[in-house]
Formats: sequence, C-alpha cells, structure tokens
Amino acid sequence: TAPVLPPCPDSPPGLGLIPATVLPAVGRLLIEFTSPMPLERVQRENPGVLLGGRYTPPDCTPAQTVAVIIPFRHREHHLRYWLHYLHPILRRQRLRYGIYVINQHGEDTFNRAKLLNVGFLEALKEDATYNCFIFSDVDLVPMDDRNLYRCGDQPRHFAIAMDKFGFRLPYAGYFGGVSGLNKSQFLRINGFPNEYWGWGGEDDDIFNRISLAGMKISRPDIRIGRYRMIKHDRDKHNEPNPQRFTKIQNTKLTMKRDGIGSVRYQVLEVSRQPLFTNITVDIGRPP
Ligand code: UDH
Ligand code: NGS
Repeated sequence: TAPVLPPCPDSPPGLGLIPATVLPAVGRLLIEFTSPMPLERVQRENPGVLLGGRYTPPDCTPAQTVAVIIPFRHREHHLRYWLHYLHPILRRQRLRYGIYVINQHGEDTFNRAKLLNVGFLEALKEDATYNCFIFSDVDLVPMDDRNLYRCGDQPRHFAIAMDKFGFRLPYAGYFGGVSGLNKSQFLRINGFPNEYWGWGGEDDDIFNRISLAGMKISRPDIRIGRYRMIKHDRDKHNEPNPQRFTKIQNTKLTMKRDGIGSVRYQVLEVSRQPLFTNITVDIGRPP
C-alpha cells in the first residue's frame, strides 16, 4: 500500500526563490514572450506532469483539486508560453491540478463565459473530485509565484495588477483575466452567463452575480497579484458586444435562467495532450 503523505503546507516552501526561469528578486519572476517556446521544450522541462496536463505533488496531500480552465481559439502561440510559465509555478505551489483548454469550434462569434461554463462541466466529467475552478485567459502569466492558484471561502480574483493597466485594478469591480471559485460558490451564482457573444461585459456580469449572491471578492496583495499580458491585436470574430452595457444592468433578472443550469453545447473532441487536455466544443452562435 502507498505511504500516507502529510497534508500540503498552506505556504509552500521555496516560493519566491530562484529556479531556472526566475529572476533573483524575491517572489518576482522574469516573464518575457520573445524567445521561441517549442512544446517539446516545455514537456522536457515538466517531466512530472502527466497526460492531459495532470499533476499531483509527490511529497504531500493537497487539500483541493484544482481544474484550470482556459477559454481558447487560435492562440497556440500564447498557450505555449502559458504552459511554460504556469506548470512550474503550479508545481511549486504544491497543487493537485489539471489543465483544460476549451477550444471553441468554428468561426462564429467568440463566447468566453460560455466556454468557461463548458470547462466547469467537462472537467468534472473527467474527475469528479475537482472542487476548485480557476478560469484563466491564455495570455496572462503571473509575475509572482506567491499568487496561489487555490480557492478560498470567497470567490477569488487573481489578475489584479496587470502590466497593461499600470499594475493596478482598472476599476473596483473588475473581475476579468484570472478568477477562481470553488464548486459551491460557482453553483450558488448559477455559473457564468452564456449569452455574452463577443468581447466585453461577461466578467462584469460574473462580478454582479457574486455580489447579488451576497459573496465578496477576495484578492491577493497588490504587490503579489502582478501579471504580464502577451500583447496581441484584437481577434477576428470577437468584436465588442454592443449589448454588453444593457446586459450588465440586468444580471439580477437573467442570472436565474441563464447559467450553468441552461448551458447547451456539443463536445466534438477530447484530446489528452502531454501538457493539457484539449476539449473542442460547438457552443452554437448568437441568436
Ligand atoms: N480568446 C481566444 N481566442 C479568441 C478570443 C479570445 O482564445 O479569438 C480567449 C483567450 O484566452 C483570451 C481571452 O479569451 O485571453 C480573452 O479575450 P481577449 O484576450 O481578446 O480579451 P482582451 O481584453 O483583449 O485581452 C481585447 C482586444 C484588445 C486589442 C488590443 C489591441 N492593442
Ligand atoms: C470593461 C469591460 C470588461 C473588460 C474591462 C477591461 O469596460 O469586460 O473593460 O478591458 N466591460 C464592459 O465592456 C461592460 S480591457 O482593457 O482588458 O480590454 O474586462
């Protein structure tokens, strides 16, 4: 029988130290997106990561099992950097985790929040023990490994100090980029909205849901929640949604009927890659 491992520490040792890809500045990592990043290299540098992008610490038993959900289409180049930086960070954080890339099939209008709902359900189908869900854009890399990718007693907002916003929150109710909810928090808000097609507002709707459910956002220290975003042009088929301003006024009415309880989609392929699980899905198109 396997030996019983001790629980993983609340503050994993070695964070803020100086592994290969890290600057000798406490906690701060050197993040750059210029050198080419072949997947073979990322694979070689992360031998402990199992098929599908699964990882379990060898030396302790984590309290949570974390599904990292990435909304995705045509961003392979960003994904390689994301995997390169995040796998070592998540391993150092002593997390049991899996990486799920939710790839929107076709060229209809993008729908970030609906893809995140799909990720929640599909991750649970892969492993019913997931109890923490971290939703991350593919172009956001934390600059400090003390920003722990875990869930707590309130929904968590991780990406609070992004370089493009001068390392500050752009507004007090900002909940975009990288966020995390445990299973019961996610279900309490009926998941995320499915009806935000195109860019903008869906993160504000999620913020509204959380507030309406009587929960409060938890955030790391502003010096720790720093992120670099990979610079990119606006994507095709993700134009700003002109309905977003009226929609975010109506969350209270819409959240009951539109959410995880009403999401309809069709999984086209589940493919377990060495560093992540790729789930290609038909989520339909705007009415
Ligand atoms: N995403 C894709 N493919 C797409 C659109 C979005 O994978 O075609 C995902 C990806 O994870 C991305 C996230 O959805 O990180 C959020 O979309 P976004 O990066 O387009 O949103 P952001 O607010 O950029 O970062 C908006 C366009 C900014 C143009 C700036 C020009 N300088
Ligand atoms: C707000 C958007 C959010 C968006 C944030 C940052 O205006 O969805 O800007 O955008 N809300 C609405 O449009 C209602 S960013 O500067 O990253 O492009 O996340």
